[in-house]
Amino acid sequence: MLLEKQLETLSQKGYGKALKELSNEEVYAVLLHLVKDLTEEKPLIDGERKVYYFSAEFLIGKLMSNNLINLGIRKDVKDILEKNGFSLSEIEEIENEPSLGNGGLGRLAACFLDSIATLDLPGDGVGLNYHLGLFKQTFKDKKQYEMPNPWIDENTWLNKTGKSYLVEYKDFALRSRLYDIDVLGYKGNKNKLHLFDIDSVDEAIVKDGISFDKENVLKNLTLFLYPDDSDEEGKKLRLYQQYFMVSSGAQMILEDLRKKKIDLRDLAKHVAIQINDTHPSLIIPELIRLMMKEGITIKEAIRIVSKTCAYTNHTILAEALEKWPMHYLEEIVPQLIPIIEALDAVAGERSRNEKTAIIDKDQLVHMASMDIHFGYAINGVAAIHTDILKNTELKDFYDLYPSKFNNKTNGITFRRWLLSCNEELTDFIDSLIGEGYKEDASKLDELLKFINDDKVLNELLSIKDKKKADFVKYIKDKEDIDLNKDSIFDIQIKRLHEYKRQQMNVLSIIHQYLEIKKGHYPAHPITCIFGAKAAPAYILAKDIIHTILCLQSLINNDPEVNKYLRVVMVENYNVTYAEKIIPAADFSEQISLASKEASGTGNMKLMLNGAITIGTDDGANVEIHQLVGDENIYVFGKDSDTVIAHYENEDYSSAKILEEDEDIRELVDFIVSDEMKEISGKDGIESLERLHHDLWTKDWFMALLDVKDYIKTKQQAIEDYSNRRVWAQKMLINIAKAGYFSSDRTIAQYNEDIWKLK
Ligand code: 9GP
Repeated sequence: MLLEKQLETLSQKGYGKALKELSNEEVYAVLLHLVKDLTEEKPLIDGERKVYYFSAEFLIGKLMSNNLINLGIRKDVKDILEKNGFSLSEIEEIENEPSLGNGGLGRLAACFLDSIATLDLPGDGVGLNYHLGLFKQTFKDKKQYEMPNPWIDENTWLNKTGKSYLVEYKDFALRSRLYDIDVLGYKGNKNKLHLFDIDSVDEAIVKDGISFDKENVLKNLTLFLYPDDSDEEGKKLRLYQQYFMVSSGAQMILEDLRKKKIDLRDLAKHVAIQINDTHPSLIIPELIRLMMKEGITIKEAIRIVSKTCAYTNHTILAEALEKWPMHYLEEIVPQLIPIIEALDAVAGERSRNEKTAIIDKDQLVHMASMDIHFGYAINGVAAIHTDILKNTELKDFYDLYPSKFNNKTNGITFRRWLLSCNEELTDFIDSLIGEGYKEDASKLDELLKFINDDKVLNELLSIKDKKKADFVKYIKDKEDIDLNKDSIFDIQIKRLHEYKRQQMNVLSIIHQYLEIKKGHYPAHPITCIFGAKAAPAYILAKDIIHTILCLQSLINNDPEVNKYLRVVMVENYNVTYAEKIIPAADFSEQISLASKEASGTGNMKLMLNGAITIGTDDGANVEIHQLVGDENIYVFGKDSDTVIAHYENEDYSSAKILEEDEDIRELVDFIVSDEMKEISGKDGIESLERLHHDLWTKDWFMALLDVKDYIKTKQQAIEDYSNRRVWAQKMLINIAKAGYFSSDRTIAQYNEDIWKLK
């Protein structure tokens, strides 16, 4: 009743009309107002020590649904809106998705903020407010194009604060402006996401897609996340951004302490800083610098900061372990150089091993090395990943600081990835085991008692059918694509990268296509759905997208084939799309080259929604495998030890495989077949040829090593799918075992082992 009155009052105040007379857009604005008012009343979570999660990305997704859930009013609001002739899900569509992240790294940060608040721990996010996001992906002529993705409008969750800090570069200074987004915990209190920006940023300088003058820092600093760094200017712009984030954040933290009359020497008692990958690593020398300005000696400042900062590594790929040339630092932030040199000297005293140096002989500053020497905890994000860090990638550091290393297997927030995106499944689970699992996800395993209950198994299947039908409608409305709702939905959604091996999935699709052409039909029709953005300068990733789009056109337009097989790459895959695809998934493709996927989190979301994993023993798949057992996952491919040995011995040759195996050769050569070239069009042929050539001559992520096993395993899964009862049992076990992957568990472990907040 009260809620209804509040909504009516807000609609009268805002529009001079009754709620039922508003347009959908107006209802959205009224709801935003309501949620902001209710959030305003919630106290900030407080405590003696607080964590600041520094991250270049926060892929928070739309916030309305989650905030309504966390305020405990989603069902009531839905009913009130329905009474007035509105659909909450249509209203939720109106919100622009904040474009503040790229992939798993950013989405993890968002899940963590949700869980930190839910566990009632004091902890804020710190990042940047990118006006145009990563980019908006469009397809034309079967190719990816990038456009700006403006997402901030008048109905925004961003709140302007009065806070502002001076960030000094060598040749000029910028004034940062702080915006906050409230982060609500489940049925609880709130924390903040702090996003720094500058007033002078100018969206009008962006031309021809996402090109802009990279040297005009005053106007471009917070335009884009990960601006193209294939040239020097782009690299430097990233450095400008990173320093802007950490300097503003560090000043904000120190100001808070001062306000509370806390001596800066007690920083570590009151503050933990989590460095999310290496983008925020400059927080270490910057904090030291700021403390020295307050009269603290460098030795003491290093000691204090070393007890404050902890580092999470999210990848073993060299590209994400940043190294900055010293001369960039000289040009941009020379004030940090004496500090970094001092840190390097201390590191040198602790170890003579060149591999652990901060400044190497080529005058490159290694960010991860700085984090490990001067952070008090270092973690990987899944058990196998942490083991690889300890035994291979960061072995020299592990030998030096064994007790700093620990594992924190990633997790996902069930508020978004079940309660919000799959209400039907949530309600069904509630009816079976009650709601206790919402606050203690391990209780999901109570579902196991229904393993032989036909009614339950049938209901699981019919919920999946319903979510598939919902998705079929969604993609038809959005992209005018027709899907067969009775086919298997085989899903690969993640950033486009060779190590994730979308190209291997491509080869398996080619195999299925050729089989159908020969009259060998699959046991069940299948639809292969991809969602992926390629980094703008990553040519081969774009070639893979082009190949997928060519196959989509070839296969979907062939009446002989499309009864059994279809291929779809959704345009501009984002969190909103994920929320529609994941509940509809049957197969979860987690097919990275073993050792390369640090964890993956899509695997967890898909499992929670009853999809069965087809995957390598990589990242968190390993733990999924252990939890669900051999019968409830399809594992294939060479293990990480074998793969690592191939790299060490340099003995992998795709050409050799292709020369010896005509089946694989047929698949690879099909990429440049006449039918593919014809569909690709004159401008696309180069793309097909480049991918083909790469697979013949390099195949750095060894797609050909596992492709046969992959095809065989997927075939088995397709056959098994037809036994609906057994398949439903697999689904039930996956859902029941997903509790371990709640980010509430992950955050409780971060707190217990690293942050020690309460
Ligand atoms: O690639 C990893 C992914 O495996 C992991 O799940 C995610 C969150 O930990 O981080 C990704 N890493 C990056 O995006 C860049 O390091």
